[in-house]
Order: sequence, then C-alpha cells, then structure tokens
Amino acid sequence: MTALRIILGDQISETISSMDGADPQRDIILFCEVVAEATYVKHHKKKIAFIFSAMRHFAEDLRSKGYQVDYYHLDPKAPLGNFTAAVRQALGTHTVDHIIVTEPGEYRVGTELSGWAETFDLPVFIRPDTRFLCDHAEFETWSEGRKSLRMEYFYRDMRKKYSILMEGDQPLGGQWNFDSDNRKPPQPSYDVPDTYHNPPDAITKDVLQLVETQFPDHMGTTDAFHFAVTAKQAKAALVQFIEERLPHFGDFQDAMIQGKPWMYHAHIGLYLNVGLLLPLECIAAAEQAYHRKHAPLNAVEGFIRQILGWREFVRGIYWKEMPGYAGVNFFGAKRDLPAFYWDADTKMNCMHQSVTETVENAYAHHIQRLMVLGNFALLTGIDPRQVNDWFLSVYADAFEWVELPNVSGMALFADGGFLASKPYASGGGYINKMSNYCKGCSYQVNQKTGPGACPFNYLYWDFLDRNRDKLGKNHRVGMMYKVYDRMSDDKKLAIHEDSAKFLKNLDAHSSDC
Ligand code: DLZ
Ligand code: SF4
Repeated sequence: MTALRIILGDQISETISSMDGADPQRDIILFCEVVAEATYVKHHKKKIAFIFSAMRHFAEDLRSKGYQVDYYHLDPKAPLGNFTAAVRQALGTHTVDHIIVTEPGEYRVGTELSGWAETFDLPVFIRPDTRFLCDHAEFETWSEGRKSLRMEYFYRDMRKKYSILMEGDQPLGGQWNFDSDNRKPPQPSYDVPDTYHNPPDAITKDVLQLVETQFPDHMGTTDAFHFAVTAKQAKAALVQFIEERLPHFGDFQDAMIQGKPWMYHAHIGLYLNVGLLLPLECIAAAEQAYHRKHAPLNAVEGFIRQILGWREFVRGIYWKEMPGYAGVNFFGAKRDLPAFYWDADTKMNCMHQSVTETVENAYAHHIQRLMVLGNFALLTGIDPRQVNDWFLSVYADAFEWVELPNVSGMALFADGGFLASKPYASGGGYINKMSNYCKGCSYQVNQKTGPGACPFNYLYWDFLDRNRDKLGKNHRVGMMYKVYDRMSDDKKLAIHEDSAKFLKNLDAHSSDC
C-alpha cells in the first residue's frame, strides 16, 4: 500500500504523526509551497521566508534519510493555487492508495482537507497532532460545563499531569504562579544579550530572493534575515536563551525598552509553532536551568506557564469555539485599522516603536502586542477581523489557532469574557511605567486631556463610558467606573471632546494622530 504523506508548513517535526510508519521505499512525502497559504493574509516577508526555508531544509533532511520526497517550489510561472491543487498534481505523477496528513493547525485548512476523500476518491487519514500536550478530547472534558474558562486551573492540571515543577502533589516553591514577581519596570542601562542569529545558507538565500520578487507588497523586507530554519539551529536558539536571557526573563517579562526588541524574551514561538522545537524539550531545558541554580523560579515558572499552560489553553479554546470564534465582536467595533499599523507613521511613540520593530523583525513581544498595539485597537474600537488579520500576517509565530484567541479573546475582549476576566484596557500610565517610550513621544503621558495629552489617557475613559452597558457589571472593572463617576462634568466633557476629535482624525488618516 503506497501512501501520499503530506507535510504542511507548520508540521516541520521529525516526530510528526503523518510520518508514523512511513515506508521510505514506497511512500511519497509531499511538501508544497502554494499561493493561498502565502496570501490568504499578506504574511510578512520574513515569515514566508522562514516557513519556506524550514520546509526546504526538512525536505532535504528526509531525502538524506532515504525518503522519496516530492517538493513543489513556488514556481512564479505556474504557481500552485492551494493544497488541493498540489495534491491533484501529485496524484497525477504518483500512484498511491491513500493519503495521510496530520490535522492542520487552522480551521480553514481543515475545511479544505475534509473534501479530499470525495474529490480524489481515495481514503484520507487525518491523524491527530501529537506534538501538543493536551488533545482535543482532554480539553473538551476539562472545559465541559464551565461558563468561562481560565488558564490558571488548566495550567495546574497540566503541571500535575506532566509532573513539571512539582514537589509531590504540591507546586515547587509553594506557589503555582509567580507572575506578581514578573512586573519589574525596565532598566534602560542594562546590556540585554542579543537574540540568536543564524546566517542564511544557500537554500535560505534562494528563498529570500523568491519572496522579495513574488511578494513585493507584503510587510517588511528580507534584509538581515537571521532565523533558525532547522531543528538543530532552533535548539541552539533555545540553548542561547536559557543560558543568556532566561535568568532575567521573569523580572523584565513585561518591560519595553526603545531599540531593544527582544529584551529577555526567548523568541522561540516561531520555532515551536512550526515544530522545529517541541514543547517538552523547551520545558525540560528551563526546568533543568532551575535545578542547576542557573535561573530563578519566577523566570522558569513564567516561561513554562507560557508553553505548558497558555499555549495549550488557547489551542483548546480555538478548536472548541471555531468557526464562531472568528466572528466574535462583543463591543460591535467597526472602525478600520489605521494605516500606521503598516507604516508606523504616527506621533504616538509607543505605537511607532512597536510597529517599526514589527516591520523590521516580524516580531514584537507580548506586552507590545497586548498593551500597546492591542490596547490601542481595543480603546479605539477597531473591527476585530481587521485586527486579527493584521496580527496573523505580521508575526512570524502567528497561526490562527494561537493568534485568534490571543487577539479576540485576550487583547480585544471580543468574546465578552469567555477567555479573559476583564479587558486589558489601560491609559498611558501603564506604558510609561513599563517602558521608556513616553520620554521620546510628542504627547505628554502625564497630561490627561487637552491638545498635548497622551491619547491613551482620554481614550481609556471614553472606552469605559462608551461600553458601560457591556462592562458595568464586571466586578473587575467596577472600581474604574467609580473613579469615572466621581470626575467633574468638565473633565468628562474634555475626555469625550478630545476622544471625538482624535477618533475623527484617525478616521481621516490625519498626520495628527
Ligand atoms: C504560513 C504558510 C505559508 C506562508 N506558506 C505555506 C506553504 O506554501 N505551504 C505550506 O504547506 N504551508 C504554508 N504555510 C503554513 C500553513 O499556512 C499552515 O500549515 C496552515 O495554516 C495550517 O493549517
Ligand atoms: Fe504612548 Fe502616550 Fe507614552 Fe506617547 S505618551 S508613548 S502615546 S503612552
């Protein structure tokens, strides 16, 4: 029995389930670069380059192990439209009895695959993605009957299940979560060690050129591309993080410093999400760093929580709630995404810096995403679909299963509190506390209203007041309504007038924003 085994661009793992039992003599392993995947949102150039290069390197690796690999490069003269077109072409070349593929990470692709058995009149075996630590049935059981889902309880169960950072049945250090230690303000004078750099080899150089010519109007450039593109290189990136940055990762997890895009973050999300790294190897490396007294518990626990807790949790939510989750819009937000999300042309320095780094690196860290870029979209009421498309296209680590819950659930509260207990809305004070952006801004962070005031300040109150019917009963926001209600009428008027003026300028694409 000959199988056509398909490996998608985020399935670059030696242990991918579609390869279980593969016969090097008979089976055909198919990789395909297709137009639909690169353009269903306009992915950042570095993201496309990263995925194509990782696919090409993995295909070479399988070839060197004796597998028969058919690899469809994106051919500018005759590009393949989508996965279905690629499979059709493969079936015209090879005689196979059945198709095997690991379940795709995105609902959209799952829908495409579900028609294959009929289209091709062949058995199609869609196998579970065993790289995740919590499967669909387990998440279903865990979430059954809960009105709202909270990561913290899920995470504790995962700690117990995998016996990570445990002392018997108790959490190491007596606490499950050390997040309260992880909010230190930035120290701009610190010499933050750089992230991992891997110089492009011949395969990557070919891809960079292809991407520049085929996707000229996508965000960014391929200049200074330095991502790992093999499992071995990704492992080196992980080791470098553990040795050089993990010890400070916890303390400065939320801090932002102008000109230091990576801070103490791992920058391994992109490798995990395409499978160059596996969750348990990252978790084990961090846990060992704690036991050999290289990194403190707050850093190690915080890092592990992202992978063992948050990452698995959002994946569970995605598959439980799709397809409806893609359309949630609790606040009925419908403003268009401002052009400065693409070109960084804004007077707000925090937004300018965060977008500039995104354009340059296809990366921004979680607080830039959540409390700057996401917060602004929340406060100004930008249409969740446009915000989601933007996040999905610009970050090299973004796949819909992880991006959508983070953006719609966490940053925009567009699911009305299914995932988060309160909206992550804030004024300029938070950004000022956690960054040095405000010093270089045209706006005054300490000014609440008036022409020079930080827009986040008045927009915050305007957002709360505008959405009182939706948030007034949320006890975590209740305190802020009390503060608002105690303000003088003049102050409230100034907040609304400044907000109306700013939003009008925003809609008119004014350079005044
Ligand atoms: C993101 C992406 C891009 C840009 N291109 C391809 C591609 O040409 N071929 C491919 O197999 N995968 C690509 N990917 C990753 C897919 O979008 C990803 O595997 C699906 O979204 C998972 O459902
Ligand atoms: Fe951002 Fe306001 Fe600070 Fe400017 S003053 S950087 S707009 S938070």
